[in-house]
Amino acid sequence: EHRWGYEDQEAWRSAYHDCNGKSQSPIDIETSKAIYDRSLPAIKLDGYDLTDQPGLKLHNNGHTLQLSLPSSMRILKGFDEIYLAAQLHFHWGTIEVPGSEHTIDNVHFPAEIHVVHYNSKYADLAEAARKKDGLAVLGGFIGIGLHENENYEKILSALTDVSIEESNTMIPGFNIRHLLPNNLEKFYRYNGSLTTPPCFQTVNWTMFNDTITVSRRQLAALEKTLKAGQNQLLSKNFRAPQLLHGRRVLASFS
Ligand code: BO1
Ligand code: ZN
Repeated sequence: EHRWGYEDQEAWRSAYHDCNGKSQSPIDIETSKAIYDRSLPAIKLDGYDLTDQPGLKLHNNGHTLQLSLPSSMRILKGFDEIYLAAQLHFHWGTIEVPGSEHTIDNVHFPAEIHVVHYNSKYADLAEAARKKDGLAVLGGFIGIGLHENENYEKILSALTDVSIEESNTMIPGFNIRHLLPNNLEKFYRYNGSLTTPPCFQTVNWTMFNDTITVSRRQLAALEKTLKAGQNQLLSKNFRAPQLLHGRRVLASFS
């Protein structure tokens, strides 16, 4: 298998057919062009409190920092069908370069969290990723605040255990809901793709309007601890915004 990287994103288009499609992600969210849709249903999460789970697998896959999630975690309302969680992961930049994937009016945030869910009518993430109604990703913008984020710290305190590419560690369960903004009522919605190869155009995207904040120290730890390969830092793992090609971006708020 071809090993893709973030340095030459244009090469993805030739190696992976779908990366050249017309419904790619991420996108720039132009707030003045988002269409308020009062019929967008509120999102209702279920089973996100994993406090009683003995351990969750945290993994450095060379492209991101990923936490495996149990399928008992679900989006119960907000979509036409029920979506089960599979994993969450992050995209980030460097101290100098903000590394969110989505942008708001062409502005990047320091980092972005993706909670990846698959349609419960499919067997698993791999099967669902190939289906038109397969995936729902909930995305949050991560900014810098004055205080340490104790919920993010449950993941970030284990960073040094996964600094080497393809390493794993187990972390105690905690309430995953607290990794997302307090207010889930304001969000943008559009049809897009996986933001990495194979770029399947099977993601119903939700980007929350409210930002999550972590401390400068916490963001620096994310940016400086993980390695991709023997002596490369895992950072700037964000894809450039893709063309809309006429797609509409809906907003749950006006
Ligand atoms: S993202 O949320 O759009 N950044 C995103 C990007 C890639 C994947 C999930 C979410 N995932 C990959 C998995 C593979 C899986 C594949 C589907 O999707 O890492 O393990 O098989 O083919
Ligand atoms: Zn992602």
